[in-house]
Formats: sequence, structure tokens, C-alpha cells
Amino acid sequence: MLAIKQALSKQHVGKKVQLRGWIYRTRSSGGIVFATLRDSSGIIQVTVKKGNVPDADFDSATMAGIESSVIIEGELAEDKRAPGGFEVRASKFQLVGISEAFPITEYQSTELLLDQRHLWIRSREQNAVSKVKASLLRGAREWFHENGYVEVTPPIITAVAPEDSTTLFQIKYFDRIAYLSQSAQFYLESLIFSLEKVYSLTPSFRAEKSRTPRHLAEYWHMEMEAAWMSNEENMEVQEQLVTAMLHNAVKECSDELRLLKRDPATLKKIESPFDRMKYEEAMDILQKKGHDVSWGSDLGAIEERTLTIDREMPVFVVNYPKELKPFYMKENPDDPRTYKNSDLLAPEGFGEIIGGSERETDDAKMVAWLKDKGESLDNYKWYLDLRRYGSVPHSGFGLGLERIVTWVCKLEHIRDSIPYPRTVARVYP
Ligand code: NSS
Repeated sequence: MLAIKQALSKQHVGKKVQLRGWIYRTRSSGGIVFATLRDSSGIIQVTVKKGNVPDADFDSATMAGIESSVIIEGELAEDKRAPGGFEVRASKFQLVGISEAFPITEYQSTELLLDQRHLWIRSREQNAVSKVKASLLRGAREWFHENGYVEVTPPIITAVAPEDSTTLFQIKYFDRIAYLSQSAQFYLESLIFSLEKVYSLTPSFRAEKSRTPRHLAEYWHMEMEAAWMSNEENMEVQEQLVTAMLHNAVKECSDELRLLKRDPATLKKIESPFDRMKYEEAMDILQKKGHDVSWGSDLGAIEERTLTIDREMPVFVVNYPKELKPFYMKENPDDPRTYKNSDLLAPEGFGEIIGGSERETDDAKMVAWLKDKGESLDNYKWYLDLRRYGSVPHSGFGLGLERIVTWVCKLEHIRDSIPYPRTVARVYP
């Protein structure tokens, strides 16, 4: 049994091949059925001619509608008109599981495709996105491993809110209330005192009411934390990691990228270092381009689009005003209105894919902030302890996996970067 991608090769021409998969397209004309077969690796044309297969097999081929599962045997031939340049001339056609009329046809509304997500994930685009995502992840894990980071497994059920406490998902936890994690950061911070350089991949949850093309309620978060690290070094890690991820996807998934209309060459030429732009400079650029922004304005999707639309390389925006970012960030001594932090924006208008910073080590400052926000100090006692027992300068970041996939795969909407997107409007299927 060959994978379709393996079968599409001159070396098998004139030889017998056996393939299995699902009917992708089919039409019949007179005594011939032209079927396209798909499996996880690709598609291939199969012609089933009456007389060349047993009669029962020909009947099966006539009956097998789109998405029926089949096993076929036949001779591989070159055919310039066929997708991939080859076709199989069947000598056997076995119907394994007949498909009812498939509910997804060529032009479908976004809503229908979301309702039928469990079936739509069979599409070639979704297949390609999943492979690119896996390849990006593999690139990241290899980079972390080669650079001495330990992968750790932080909890998902927590009592803390590293990010905006208004976007917490609350759950009933026995007879108490707990939250689904927004970020593993605080736990990673605790683990650096044991392991120094750590990373994790966990789902993060954000109850964001806004319906935007870049927000999910549940996304996969790759986070890193390292002891003895400044934010400048933190940015170096980010640019090297992102480059390694992209280059791995180009190496492993060029065909998939092309299917998604992403030219792999545009990713291959991305190399560290990336530009650094102060928040202040970003404001100047935006004002010159007609945005109504001033010191203290947040950068949303629209502003980030303006900043990156003409760029081919990612860019860091550094030193945001304190009022825009969380309490755990380290004050910037060169401009105490700001933090030692950075957001990494993807080019071509895609915008933020990573948020990172050096961390505050003065627990008095953190306590004052938490009190000011009306947070219960009890839940944060353990986190503040980290500043009391041998604190060290440290930094880290969080990378939104679906954000980077959206950019790399040139998707219009983040929902297509994950098999089952969770948004305000949807938990089914
Ligand atoms: O809120 S972040 O900017 N930062 C943190 O959570 C830090 N505590 C991470 C850390 O330093 N360990 O989120 C980090 C990234 C952000 O840049 C996006 O790429 C992604 O997480 N992100 C999202 N992706 C998809 N959907 C939503 N709603 C979302 N929110 C953030």
C-alpha cells in the first residue's frame, strides 16, 4: 500500500500500485468512472473502465459518491491532464464505506462550514494548515531543545489572572471558584528557580467578547521563561525561535504552503535580527498615516496593520506605556513611563504574534498594583514569594500558535488555523 504522494512518481509508471483513501471527486461517462482519490498525503486520478475490473467493482465505482472510502489497485500511467501528472488505471475497486450525500459542496457559507467542521477538516486546505502547524511546532521544540530549555507542564486550572481579569473563564471547582488559565507565565516563573530555562505549550483561555479575525476563546500558547535574562536577550530568543519555526515549515511543508497560496520563499528569507521600534516611534508613524492616536493609545489590529503592511520581516514594538500592560512587567529605567517589554508583530499586516517582557522583581511594587486593582492578595501570595526567596532578573514571552499559523498560512481569519475554533458564538461541534 502506497501513500498517494509516494505513488505520484515516475518510478512506479507501468507498475501495479495499491492505494486507499476517500473519493474526492467523481464523474462517469459511458463505461468509465473518473474518480479522484484523496488520502492524508495528496490526491490522484483513478480511471475505472468497465471490462478492466470485475463487474461488481465497476458497480461499486459507479455508486461510490464523494467521501466514500475505497481501496483500489491498478497500473500507474503518466497523464499530463491529471492533477500531479499521473493516473491509476484500476484493475480492482473495493468500496469500504459508502458515503451518504456529502453535505459540503463547492461554494458554501462560512457558517455552514463551521457547523460541518467535523467534516470540513477533511478539506485539502485544512489538511495543509494542520501539517504546517505541526511543522512549526516541531521547529520550535527542536530550537528549544538545542538551546537547553526544558519543556514543562503547568496547570490549566488556576486561581490567578496574569492578564486582563475581565477575560477569565470561571469554573466551578468542587465547592470553590477557579479559572481556566490565561497564561502559564506565573508557573513558568516559579519553575526557573529549579530549571532556569523552561517552556510550555498549553491551551490558554480568554473570554473575549469581541468578534475579531484574530481572537479565539481557546488558543494554544507557547510560553518561555528564563532566569538571568534581560528583555534584549528575550527578544533575541524570540527572533531566533520564530526564524527556526518558519524555516522548518519551509523545509517540511513547501507543497502545503503553496497550496495555501503562500510562497515559501517569502518565509525562507526571514532571518534574525528583526527591527526594533519604540512605542513612541510607532505613535509618530501612525499619526503621520492619519490614525487618531496619542501617547497611551493601545495598538489594535488596525494600527498593527498599518505598521506592518509594507514590511516583509517581523518587527518588535518596544517600551509600551505602563497603563497598557500588566503589573508583572519591569519598569524601564531609561523612561519610567514605560516597561521593558516588547510585542512582536508579523509582517504583511498580520500584527501581534508574541508578547514578552522582563519581569518586575520588587514585590512591594507588585503588591501596590494588585491592591490598587482590588485583587485578592491571598491568591498571589505564592507568586510574590518568588521575589522573596532568591529573586533574579528574568524574562519571558508568550507566542500565540494560531496567530503565527494565520500569518504563515496567509489565512484571512484565525478560526481556520485550528480544527475546532472556539469563539463567542460557537462551541459546536
Ligand atoms: O496576553 S499576551 O500578550 N501575553 C501573555 O499572556 C503573557 N503572560 C505571556 C508570557 O509572557 N508568558 O498573550 C501572548 C500571545 C499574544 O501575543 C497573541 O499571540 C496570543 O498570545 N493571544 C491570542 N491568540 C489567539 N486568541 C486570543 N484571544 C489571544 N490572546 C492572546
